[in-house]
Amino acid sequence: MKLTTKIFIGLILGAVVGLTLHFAAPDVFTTLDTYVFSPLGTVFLNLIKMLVVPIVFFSITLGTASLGDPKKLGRIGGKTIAFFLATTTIAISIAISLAYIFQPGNIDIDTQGAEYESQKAPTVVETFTNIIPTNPIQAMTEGNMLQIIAFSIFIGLALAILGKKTEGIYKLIDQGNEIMMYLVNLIMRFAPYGAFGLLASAIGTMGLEGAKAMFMYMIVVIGALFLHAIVTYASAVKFLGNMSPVAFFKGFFPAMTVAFSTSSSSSTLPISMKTAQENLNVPKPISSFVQPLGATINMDGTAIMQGVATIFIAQVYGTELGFGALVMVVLTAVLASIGTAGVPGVGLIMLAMVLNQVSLPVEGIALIIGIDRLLDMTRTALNITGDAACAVVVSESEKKHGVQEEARMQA
Ligand code: DAS
Repeated sequence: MKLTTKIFIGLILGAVVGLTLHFAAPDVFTTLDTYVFSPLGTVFLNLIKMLVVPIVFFSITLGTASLGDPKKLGRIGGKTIAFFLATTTIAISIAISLAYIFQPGNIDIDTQGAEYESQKAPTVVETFTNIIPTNPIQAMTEGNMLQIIAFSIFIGLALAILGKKTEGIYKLIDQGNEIMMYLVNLIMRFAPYGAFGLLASAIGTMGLEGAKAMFMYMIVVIGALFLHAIVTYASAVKFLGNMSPVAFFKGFFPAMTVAFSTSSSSSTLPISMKTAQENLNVPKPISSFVQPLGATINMDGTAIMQGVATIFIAQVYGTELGFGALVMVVLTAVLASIGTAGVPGVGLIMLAMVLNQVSLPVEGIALIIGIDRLLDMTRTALNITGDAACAVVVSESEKKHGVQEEARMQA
């Protein structure tokens, strides 16, 4: 049976058991929650937390190093990175705006006394000056995610520029990243049981209010994904890519269905490239540069989930995020999406990082983890669509540079 099916079963069972016990046998629920549901959920959450720091370090270092030597990136690389950063920032801004407008987490529930004093959010200036770690190892032990990301980007850039001189270290980081991806897959095998425990515990405690909040959260995420596709990508391909949005989505749809079913940008990559080249007329050299890079460092769908989830969890825990904290969420999620590898479930692990950064309890993930697999399928389809939109825009803008550029790219 497919993992997705198992997680769905865990999700449904958890909701049914939690809701039934909440109304029919609250005492039984309390005992089961203490000895079964919460321990299952805690083990799963701790497994996720265990990977956050190493996954951020290895995947962002590798993602940055794989950009290749900045000097060689040239015009196409510059346009590609600019498109990625712009659309990811728009994506998370749409996500945060919708989360504030629809308030999915605005429910009156006891968050099991897990109140926490929201630490004073840093100002925007502090946010940027604090990014550079004075002690990278201390940043890792404290889980200071922006500092870990900054340190990883510096290491990755050095690896890219030093090239062959440091290929041994590059290989080590690449292997470290392989280990992390293997561990993510391993942890995801426990997901059905973790989802069951977390959902039974959350729904059993919160009752219908909690179920309603989770449903609202899902609606806001899917709404933001849809809005980003029909506004941002449609405008980009129409005005910058000189392509009809209908032709774009129709042409790329086959790849989107594969991404939806696999929840993995990486495994969909061969299909996304073939579809972009054959159905969207993206020249092979540009498709072969933009889409693999995008599958590694461009994840608008994931950034949208992280934006909505962060605001949702802040609302559930009754915490007001100031402007400085929101800037931190945008910055961390944009940088996190650079590091999010294209494998199922990794966006959730990176969410723990965003929550850490704005001092929100990672336990808040319990409220959304059950439905995350379904959302993972939808956001992965958006992730690869953003890469394809970028390839269309870059290839249109390169047309004026003519064939010699394509020959150079093929060299
Ligand atoms: N499943 C990831 C991908 O392949 C995205 C995520 O986990 O958010 O794009």
